[in-house]
Amino acid sequence: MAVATGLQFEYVPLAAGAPARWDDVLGVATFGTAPAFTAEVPAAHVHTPVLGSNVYEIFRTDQRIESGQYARVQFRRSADLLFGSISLTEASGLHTATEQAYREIFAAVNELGYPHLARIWNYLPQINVETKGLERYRQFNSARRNALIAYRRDLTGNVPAACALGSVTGSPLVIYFLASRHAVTAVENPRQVSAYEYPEQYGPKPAFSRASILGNTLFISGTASIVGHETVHVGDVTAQTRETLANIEALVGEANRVSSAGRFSMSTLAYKVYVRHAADLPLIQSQLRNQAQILYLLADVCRQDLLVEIEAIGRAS
Ligand code: 3EB
Repeated sequence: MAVATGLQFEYVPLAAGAPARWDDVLGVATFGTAPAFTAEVPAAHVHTPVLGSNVYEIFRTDQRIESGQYARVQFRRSADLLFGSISLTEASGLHTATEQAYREIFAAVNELGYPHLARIWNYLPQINVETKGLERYRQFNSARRNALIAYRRDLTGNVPAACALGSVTGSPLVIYFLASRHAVTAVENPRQVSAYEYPEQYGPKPAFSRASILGNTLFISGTASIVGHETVHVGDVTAQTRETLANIEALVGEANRVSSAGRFSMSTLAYKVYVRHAADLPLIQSQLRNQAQILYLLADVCRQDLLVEIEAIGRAS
């Protein structure tokens, strides 16, 4: 039996306005140009332009909620779950900001008693730009590893599901996450080399799992047109989108194989699609006709040759 975390999530049209009630809201994420809503609830303001109609992402629970702050992490927690958000400027560079953010996240979840990180969303400006001889995404990976090591966390296997995307130049490093009192099941993709086992050519090894399961919720990490460890269909956005969906399908299959939570299915997931070039949107959309909930964002993806990346979240039925 899966633990009952009571987690609910939804994409709500921004046009519908603020939620009618906040007392059951764990956290929200807004995208592009969006209102601040309320200071009472941790809100991640993700600086990526929205393609199409804007929605915000909201996480609710049926359990009693408490708000707080630990270091610079704003959080809300229920008996089982903690949603946290941290936003840092790069006063001393991206490496320092990333390591500091992750140290504060690990300190917060350890201290508050929610040590099991299920999912982490990472947004940083100029992700593909090289500074000090290293691409910024690789600097981010190096700093994330340092913090994991400092807090004696696993670098392989039991690592959170994640995504890492480029945000608008000049915006802060924004990280939000979901953590639990209960163990999380990490899921890998049989079609791909685990990211934490990528060969040296990709730089410091990225510490994330391809998907994770917490209770009856499946979190699919940022997924791209990678087979084995290599980018496939360079320059062909349609084929990249198809390959990405094949990877997500493989992850859903793998989740159903390892989990007793019930049945996960492609058709009931909520998708977030990161598009490198706005002009590619029609071709990407044409491959996503059967998906119900989709948010399209304009964002750089963490390899220069990737044109699209897709993440998803879903509940077992
Ligand atoms: C990839 O598969 C694409 O560094 O946290 C996807 C999901 C990617 C998460 C991360 C990076 C991350 O390697 C990039």
